[in-house]
Amino acid sequence: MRKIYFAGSIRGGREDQALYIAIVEMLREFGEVLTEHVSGADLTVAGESMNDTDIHNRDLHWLRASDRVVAEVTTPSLGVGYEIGRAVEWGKPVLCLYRGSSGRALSAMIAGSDGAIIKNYETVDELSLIFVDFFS
Ligand code: 6IA
Repeated sequence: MRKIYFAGSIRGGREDQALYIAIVEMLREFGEVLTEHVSGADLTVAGESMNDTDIHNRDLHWLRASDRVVAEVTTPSLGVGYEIGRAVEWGKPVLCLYRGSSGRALSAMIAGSDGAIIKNYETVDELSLIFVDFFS
């Protein structure tokens, strides 16, 4: 089964968390989502019980093992940006989902990377086609 690494902001801000739940739900149709906890309601800025080194090492291990990476990049996050950078370096197919209506310009380091596919969208309904295309 295809392994999908989903990346979304945690300490960068949890305002899109409900959206992450919907995205992870949709991604399950395309494979095993290794990072479901990123969408978890119980994961607050107060955090998981693991320490940062363990979180970093576990997540990079999962990222390395993944076949595809999907990142929601509307809420800027150092961790998500870092994961995208490593995934691009490792030659993984990376899809970045961005809502232009946020009024925030996407970092040039993501928008300008030819290793990542950037898709603008506004509602989850638009994601089905984007996913079918990315996973085909
Ligand atoms: O910089 P950020 O925290 O926004 O980075 C978010 C990204 O880094 C996500 O895509 C995750 O894959 C990864 N990440 C960062 N923190 C965690 C975490 N607990 N658990 C799992 N993945 C993480 C952090 C808890 C913390 C709030 C105490």
